[in-house]
Amino acid sequence: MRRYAVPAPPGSQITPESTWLRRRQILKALALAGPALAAGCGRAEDGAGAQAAELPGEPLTVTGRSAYSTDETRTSLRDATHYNNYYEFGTGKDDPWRRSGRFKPAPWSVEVAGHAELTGRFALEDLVKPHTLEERVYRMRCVEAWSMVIPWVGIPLADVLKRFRPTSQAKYVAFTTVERPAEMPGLSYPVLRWPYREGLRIDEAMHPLALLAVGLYGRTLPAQNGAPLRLVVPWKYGFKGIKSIVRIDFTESQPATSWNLSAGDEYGFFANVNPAVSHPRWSQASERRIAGDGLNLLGNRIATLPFNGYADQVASLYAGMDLRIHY
Ligand SMILES: Nc1nc2c(c(=O)[nH]1)N[C@H]1C(S)=C(S)[C@@H](COP(=O)(O)O)O[C@H]1N2
Ligand SMILES: [Mo]
Repeated sequence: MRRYAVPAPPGSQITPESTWLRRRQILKALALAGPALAAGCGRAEDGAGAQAAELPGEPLTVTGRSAYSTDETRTSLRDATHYNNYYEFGTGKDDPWRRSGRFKPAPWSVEVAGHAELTGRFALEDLVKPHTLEERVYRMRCVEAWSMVIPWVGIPLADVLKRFRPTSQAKYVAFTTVERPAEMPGLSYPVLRWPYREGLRIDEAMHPLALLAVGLYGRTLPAQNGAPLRLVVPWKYGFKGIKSIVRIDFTESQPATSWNLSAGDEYGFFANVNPAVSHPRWSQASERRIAGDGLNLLGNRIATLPFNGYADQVASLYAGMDLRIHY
């Protein structure tokens, strides 16, 4: 069996989100979760990792490419499924595929609550079945300054949300990730406020670019990419793309989000990609594009675009807002 080694970004000044959190919370982590931390680190789930390295998921029936798709060179399936952020499985880039072997994406249901006429618990199949699945090839820009081009399979988020008939009080939509310590070894570490939470303003959520993804590369999502249902908001930093969603809340006030709660000075609620506003610890002017064939993890340095290149479609959502402040 071949182990897949992920090199550190070369000569990068960039500190991954996890390194900073470790620095800030290592003592807390050791104090609160000492034994779990040691056990988690010591157990490499090789069997599960080897399985995850095979072609992931089940094939999906997809109608075709969306007009919103980019023609840029795609990230390889291997890189997109072996270099991930999914802290519930650990903070290393290879933890999500190596440590997600116990994760059960089925059966799955989503609880819908708050300011909507139709609320309750819905089976995943019932959420997805009425819709046509489309492929959208989107750029994805992580706040850590690396990026990928990924062919997602999904449904416009708006089409799903409208079925619940949100009321005029629904000003925001909040999403919550499943929290299953027995299947997600990273939950033993208090690196973020669990469960992972994210949110959008209702007009952002209703924008046609916002996608509820059930697959990538024509197949159902593997665990490490957020099986069985995750959000993709291509004009925002990747952390807004919450994985393995089990709850949707229509709220009147801005919902709390995990990254904002953990480090509000670094990770804003809006988190629109903006090369002009540096992260407190690194520039956001450029990114390391991970794309092409083979182990191209070194990537190419390219300029980051406002709204990740989707400004023509989404800039009007923020008219009158100072994007240097409301990041
Ligand atoms: N529940 C959950 N969702 C998450 C994360 C996470 O740690 N937990 N990481 C986010 C970050 S920082 C990024 S960049 C993207 C990565 O998505 P990918 O691994 O499918 O490329 O997922 C986002 N969604
Ligand atoms: Mo990210």
